[in-house]
Amino acid sequence: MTQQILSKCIMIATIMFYLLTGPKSLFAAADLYEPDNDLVSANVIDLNSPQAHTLDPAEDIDFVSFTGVKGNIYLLETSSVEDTDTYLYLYDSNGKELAKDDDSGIGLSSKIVWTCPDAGTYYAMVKHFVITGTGPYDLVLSNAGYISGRVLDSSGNPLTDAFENAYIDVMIGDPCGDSTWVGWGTINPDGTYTTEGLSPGSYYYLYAYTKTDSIHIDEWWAAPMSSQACSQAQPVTVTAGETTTDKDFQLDTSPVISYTVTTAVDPIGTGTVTGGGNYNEGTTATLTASPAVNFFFINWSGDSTATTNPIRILVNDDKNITANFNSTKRYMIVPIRSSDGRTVFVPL
Ligand SMILES: [Ca+2]
Ligand SMILES: [Ca+2]
Ligand SMILES: [Ca+2]
Repeated sequence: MTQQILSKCIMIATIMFYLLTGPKSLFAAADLYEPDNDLVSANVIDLNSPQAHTLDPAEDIDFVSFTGVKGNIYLLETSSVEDTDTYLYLYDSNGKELAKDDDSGIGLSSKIVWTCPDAGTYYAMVKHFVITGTGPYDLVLSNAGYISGRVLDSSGNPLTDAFENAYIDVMIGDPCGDSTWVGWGTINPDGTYTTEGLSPGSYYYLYAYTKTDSIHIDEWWAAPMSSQACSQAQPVTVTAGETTTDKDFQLDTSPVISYTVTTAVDPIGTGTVTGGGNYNEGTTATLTASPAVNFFFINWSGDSTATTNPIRILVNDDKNITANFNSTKRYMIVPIRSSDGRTVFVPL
């Protein structure tokens, strides 16, 4: 009995000890950098030295500081194995906000690329997007690197406007398996491109273009020629503060562009038109107008004013064409008016 009381006393004493001396160790996963909830208590973060932080307890915020060199392009980036939804802020030495970002990193992570305007001390702060949210994340500061090159069509010529909205995607991971998008760059009319700022590392590298959302050509960078086969993909190394140049692509195929031929009938219900739909650029569409009973075809309007039926049109753009019909019956105005005074048309 005495021994039972003694063990209970020891247990209660142990709990009291933890409650009084280390409540966070029982109820929260505070990280090694706490306290760091303001500019004054910010920890220094060194270039290319990731820091493992935790946002915990709820409403935790974490400040770091670094010395900026004028003209250097810095990349501040969070990452998280638990996809913690970080929100990243950048401040000058007076606490003035210079930049902020929610989700430009991988998943719900944050990324800021920033050119340092003057030498001095700068601060970054991370908080959770949801004020009550918690979770671990890594924060890294690096000098941004870039990838540049040129994209040519399958004939070795600069891209035409068929490649409207062409862009470069930068990926990490397994080209033939799970790969993750980490950045991008737009392709200029002459085919040149430069990606956005990237942290130092090794990337697989995908070129894609689209004329419409339904048309894509994906191609991986490889030497000496880019390839649509993921198994041919070769990594591209990005060095801090430098641009990796001459990462050129020549596409294996040319784009197949299609346009839509949209048809209509006027007045509605007086007939039908067949032959509308999607056609590859440069092909011919045949439109046939069929009048309903008691109606006849008059002509086409819109992108064709022909009076022949059917018509053949060259599809080199989106087309809108209407078939116009009229009644085969004649009308006359009778001298009788309806009860509300309207004139009444009566078929002969
Ligand atoms: Ca923290
Ligand atoms: Ca904190
Ligand atoms: Ca976020």
